[in-house]
Amino acid sequence: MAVFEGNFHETSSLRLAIVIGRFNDLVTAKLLSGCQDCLKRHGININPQGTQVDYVWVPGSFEIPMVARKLATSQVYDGIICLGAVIRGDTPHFDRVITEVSKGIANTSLETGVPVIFGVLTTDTMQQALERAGIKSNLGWTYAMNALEMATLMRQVNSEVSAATVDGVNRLTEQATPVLPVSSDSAKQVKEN
Ligand code: INI
Repeated sequence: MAVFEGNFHETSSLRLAIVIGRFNDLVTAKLLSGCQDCLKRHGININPQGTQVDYVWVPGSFEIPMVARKLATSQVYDGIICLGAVIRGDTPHFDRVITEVSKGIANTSLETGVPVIFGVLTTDTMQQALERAGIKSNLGWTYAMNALEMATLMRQVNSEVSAATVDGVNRLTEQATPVLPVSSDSAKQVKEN
């Protein structure tokens, strides 16, 4: 048997995408800079013109899952970080937005096998959101750490599962291994867009 753990140093070949909601961008832009700071200090080239991180801006948190799913199904990325801010004080439909976003992100991760990090702040006030986006600490940093850990972990787990799989059957469990539909067309399309 074995122990698998993610790490924060095997980052040179990772490909990540960050999906950011513009709504409350006073907060989300700060989450993004915390996130970028962390990635950069762990050896990732955060330049949008580089090959490691792509950035996708969406109108609000509600739109995040749709884009995250498109990116994850491309199987181009080792991890996707979703950044948003939903503030109860200003949002009568707060619960509905949060339910949809959290469900959408969790389902995307489970259905594609790609780590999708839930970096959507949910607070009662703008003050609380700002405190978590840089005034006291910056959770953007934490979300980036979560992405690195999960991306490096899933690389290990995926390669262990493929090494143990012969003709679609896992030789350790004798179970058929579910194969995700990987479309090279969709991967190409995401790269081009
Ligand atoms: N989107 C957010 O990310 N945070 C919010 O607090 C918010 N409020 O207050 O409504 C919000 N609304 C926009 C929503 O995410 C969609 O973009 C919009 O409904 C269009 O589908």
